[in-house]
Amino acid sequence: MLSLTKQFLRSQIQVPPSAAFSTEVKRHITLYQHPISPPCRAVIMAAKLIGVDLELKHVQIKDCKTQEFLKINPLKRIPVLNDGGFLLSESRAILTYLSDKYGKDDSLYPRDLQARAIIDQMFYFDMGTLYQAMVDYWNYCVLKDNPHDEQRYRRVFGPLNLFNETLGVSKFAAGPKFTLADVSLLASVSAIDAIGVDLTKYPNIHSWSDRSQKMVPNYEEINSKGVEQIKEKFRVWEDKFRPKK
Ligand SMILES: N[C@@H](CCC(=O)N[C@@H](CS)C(=O)NCC(=O)O)C(=O)O
Repeated sequence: MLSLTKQFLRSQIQVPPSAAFSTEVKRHITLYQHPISPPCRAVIMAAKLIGVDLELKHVQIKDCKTQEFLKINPLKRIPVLNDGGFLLSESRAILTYLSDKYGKDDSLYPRDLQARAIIDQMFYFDMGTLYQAMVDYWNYCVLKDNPHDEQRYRRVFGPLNLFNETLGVSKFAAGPKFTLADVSLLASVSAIDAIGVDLTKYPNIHSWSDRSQKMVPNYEEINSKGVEQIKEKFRVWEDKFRPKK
């Protein structure tokens, strides 16, 4: 039996056979995804911006833990990209890979070291702080069916304040131009909005979100279904627990 690490490394270079998640490649590049997932939607938005035609393979969230899916991603998460047998997980790694490999230019992820470093900084802020705070609340309350937890809810506000301040001095997340950092954060902020956080309290984020949405071709089409699914799950949970605000 291969260790998880060996299996993980192996999964990066070859596509294992799978029944439930067919690896038959109809088009060149496949994305394993579910619309409710903000990281998946970030990849779909980036692909549109870059001009990459993705074949979307629908994966139920619960199926991420199956043995079949483990062969595709030992981390048991979507999104996963399959580019001609090269498997890649982690949405922000996928965004930068697509831009570097298929971008007509480097405008979304500049090769300039410092410009790129600021984008990476915003990726880490998103993944580790802003989106993580939202996920912690969502997982605890909605997925684990617990009553509203004010302390967890409030952990979203600090990172939002920080991001709001950043956008007070910068038109976009990583400077004056729209980049992949905006794509990643747009997906996260749309989820935070969907769980009822009032973004009008963060006026710079509110206007940045409008501005950034306009930069993404078919933004509504890509995101509306997933955002509605988050809202619906949240509504069902709220109906049960009716948190006092
Ligand atoms: N840091 C990862 C997060 C991916 C992630 O958490 N995906 C969720 C869906 S939003 C998932 O696959 N969950 C599967 C599960 O919970 O079993 C990324 O950005 O790609």
